[in-house]
Amino acid sequence: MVDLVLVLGDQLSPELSALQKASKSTDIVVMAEVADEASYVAHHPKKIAFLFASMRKFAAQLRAEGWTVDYTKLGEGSDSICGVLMRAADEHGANRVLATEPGEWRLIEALRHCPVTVEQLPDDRFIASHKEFEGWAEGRKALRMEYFYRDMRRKTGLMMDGDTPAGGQWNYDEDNRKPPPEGIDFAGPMRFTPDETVEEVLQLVERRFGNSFGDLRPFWFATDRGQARQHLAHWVKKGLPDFGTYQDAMMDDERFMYHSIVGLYINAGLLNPMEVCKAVEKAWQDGDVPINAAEGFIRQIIGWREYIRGIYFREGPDYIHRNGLDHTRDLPGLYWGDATDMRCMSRAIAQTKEEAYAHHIQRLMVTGNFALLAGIDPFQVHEWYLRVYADAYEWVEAPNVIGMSQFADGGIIASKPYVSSGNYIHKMSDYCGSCAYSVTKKTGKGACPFNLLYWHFMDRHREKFASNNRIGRIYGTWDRMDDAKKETILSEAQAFLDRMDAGETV
Ligand code: FAD
Ligand code: DLZ
Ligand code: SF4
Repeated sequence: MVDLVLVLGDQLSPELSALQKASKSTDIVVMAEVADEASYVAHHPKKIAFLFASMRKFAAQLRAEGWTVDYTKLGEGSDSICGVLMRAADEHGANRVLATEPGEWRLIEALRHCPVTVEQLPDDRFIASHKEFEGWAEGRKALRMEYFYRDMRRKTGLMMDGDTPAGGQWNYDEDNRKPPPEGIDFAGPMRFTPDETVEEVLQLVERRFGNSFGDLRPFWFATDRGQARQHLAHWVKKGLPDFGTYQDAMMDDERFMYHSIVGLYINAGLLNPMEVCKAVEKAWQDGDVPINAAEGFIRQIIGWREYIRGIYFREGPDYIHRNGLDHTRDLPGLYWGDATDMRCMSRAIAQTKEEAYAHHIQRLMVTGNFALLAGIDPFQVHEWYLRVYADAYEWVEAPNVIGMSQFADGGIIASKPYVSSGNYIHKMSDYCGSCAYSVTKKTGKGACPFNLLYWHFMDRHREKFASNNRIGRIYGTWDRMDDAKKETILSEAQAFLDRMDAGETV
């Protein structure tokens, strides 16, 4: 009996559970570029091109290894994954599909309801299974990442001396998060010239998705495992040593700082999270990188990445609709590239359009912070992030946006809202020096909008946050301001929001 083996666009890993369970000699791998996946949100063209090119190359690699692959190019078959499976089951006389669980409830449900029998296997490219995460979460009042991370260190043995963490500490963040340096001595991610397969996909994406937000060219992403590994080795050597120290810094003319850009490759399956962490651990063992860089990075992968996925699957399909702060403002046009005088926003959004990438602090403390302060509908914010970043899939994007960034899940992920005035951005970036607004001005003409909106946010959510032990004390500062000043701040913030809502350049 023939089985079909479904391999989705973000499952491009030879170690995939569905491939492991199948037989190379009798079963048929099914891969498909389909309109439903390519357009359930209007993804950045670079993201679609990256996935289609990587899918085509992975299919060729599987064929070279002896698999039979039934590959459907965009427009040459059904518009949905289930439709493709039904056609393939009919054509090949198969009545079962082996699949690895997709990273999105929408697709999990679609496979459950597909008329062909689909067996969904656990995605064991992750370190923690759903059961393990549930076991850890059960009975805890607060699901704090740090404790989960320690369990993952113990489980993987990464940077461990027996039962104790290497160097004696679990976390070296006190050495991290310095303000931006004068200059950067890392030229950024490795860039690959499009080969014939990539060029063919670029032309297809240009034709079909050319009108979506985002620049397709220049296109330089790695699109196969070999290239992704070259990129990783390059970054471990040149970028990792300063990764921790400048992890939170932002610079006007440095889009990537010392960041790894590996999220893109790990999430699609081109790199395995453990191989990435082992490469980083080895660089530290060899004495090539300091402990704060290696530990800080490994924490992002086996801590944050795994924890975020655990929350997505624990919280269920309604998570993306949560709106704990009742925010309803529409996403303003400046998120789609309309002019803005806020230098930090215009730089973060321009690089998002050009690269389909922004680093964590740009996502959290610039575009995310602004959306939260301005009270934008979290679902619209979620859709924006899912569309514009090449590494975005719902399992990882939604908890970061709905939970960490927009505090819309009522505080499951974040113990306080990630909001700040312009002061934080000023401290951690060089944006403010070339901004039309003045970060030191709290009110009046030219006052930084983050300064105004910060108090507007705190004031309108006083009931929720006054008793929060991490942020509640800030109300003491607010209460000490005289009434006239408070009134000026609130009315200027409101005037700013009104102008933004009216489509004026702010
Ligand atoms: P680096 O800074 O080099 O970090 C290394 C790796 O650690 C990342 O590649 C990633 O795999 C992992 N990591 C670090 N932080 C997180 C985190 N909070 N959640 C999950 N993994 C993490 N990450 C995505 O992969 N896809 C998304 O769609 C996504 N959306 C985000 C939206 C918001 C609002 C925020 C605040 C964060 C989001 N993140 C997302 C997490 C993080 O910003 C990105 O993983 C990171 O910026 C990717 O760039 P990098 O590979 O250069 O990461
Ligand atoms: C994101 C994406 C896109 C753009 N296109 C495809 C596709 O044509 N075929 C496919 O198998 N997968 C695609 N994907 C990835 C899926 O959307 C992804 O598997 C789910 O969102 C679950 O993470
Ligand atoms: Fe952003 Fe305010 Fe700084 Fe301008 S002054 S770059 S708006 S933080």
